[in-house]
Amino acid sequence: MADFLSTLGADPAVIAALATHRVPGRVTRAERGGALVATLPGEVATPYAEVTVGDWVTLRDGVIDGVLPRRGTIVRADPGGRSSSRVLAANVDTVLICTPVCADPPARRLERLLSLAWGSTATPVLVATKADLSEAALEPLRRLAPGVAVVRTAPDDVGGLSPYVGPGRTVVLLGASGVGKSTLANALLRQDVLATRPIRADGKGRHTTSWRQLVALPAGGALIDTPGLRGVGLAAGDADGVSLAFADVADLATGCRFRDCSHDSEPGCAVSGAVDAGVLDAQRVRSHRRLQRELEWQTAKNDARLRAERNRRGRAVTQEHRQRGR
Ligand SMILES: Nc1nc2c(ncn2[C@@H]2O[C@H](COP(=O)(O)OP(=O)(O)O)[C@@H](O)[C@H]2O)c(=O)[nH]1
Ligand SMILES: [Mg+2]
Ligand SMILES: [Zn+2]
Repeated sequence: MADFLSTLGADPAVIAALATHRVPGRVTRAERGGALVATLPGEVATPYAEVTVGDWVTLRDGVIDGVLPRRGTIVRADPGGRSSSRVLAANVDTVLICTPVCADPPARRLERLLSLAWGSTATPVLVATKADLSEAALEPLRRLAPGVAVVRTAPDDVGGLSPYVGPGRTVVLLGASGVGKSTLANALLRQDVLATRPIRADGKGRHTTSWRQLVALPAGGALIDTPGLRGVGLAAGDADGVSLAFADVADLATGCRFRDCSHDSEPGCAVSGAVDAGVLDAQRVRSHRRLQRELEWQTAKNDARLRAERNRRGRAVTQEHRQRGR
């Protein structure tokens, strides 16, 4: 059982927590209608439960009756705006942010994905895909992602990812549609399990992966493939992902004269100084500010929602007390 769980990405703590259960498993797909759970006897379709891809669960009579506390959740703002956020994947160790090698990478989109990843307890890695198509240097990507490993891959060369995959580990692939996530996944799987489709003649990607899916890798460990995210909203995560994604700006900001410097036109601003000196991209400072505001706004919205929920529950309890008192 321990070997099976490790192959699915379980680390020793998860194995210990699940050891005494008869049917432990991991959610490979979660939808409104139900979830698929990988178990030792095989994949089981279960009725709806509040779980997400990557959750460790226990089953009883084919129904999920327990979920382990999550570690390393990847959270985004709910695009529908109904609830405050949506968990994309649970129990993730490494977020592989994929983008094709090129001289002019989509900075704004990657900064968002990096902030999302840094907001979790998982470690982001930038994967420069389609290395067989471009000789471009990785320097532009490195500048976008201080402190993040940048790995070049091609369908026949995924060796650079070996430090991140293996027994007891879970990786999730994030990135726009068409960047080569499923192709990468298939290369790691050493077979075509996940759907990929030729890109359109105009070079734009097309959605082919339409749901999030967890698969066990032949070398051990789990991989979660995701459809391309359209408009990634930042949600309050486990950590302040924006500050971590912009560690270069944050570091410089410690040298500003004013602690609440907005790096706009204040005297003694180390950030503006770095921009003027040509060592920091002005666009990066603007992105930092914009994403910081977005995160603050989401956090405030989340707090307001939690307060409203508490009040509602408080009123219900008070009413119950009154009725009993009569
Ligand atoms: N030449 C080349 N083509 C690739 C590579 N990765 C993906 N592709 C192609 O790009 C298209 C989209 O790939 P896919 O894996 O479906 O992207 P996804 O939407 O991110 O999952 C497909 O036509 C792939 O064959 C690569 O490393 N090299
Ligand atoms: Mg795909
Ligand atoms: Zn400043």
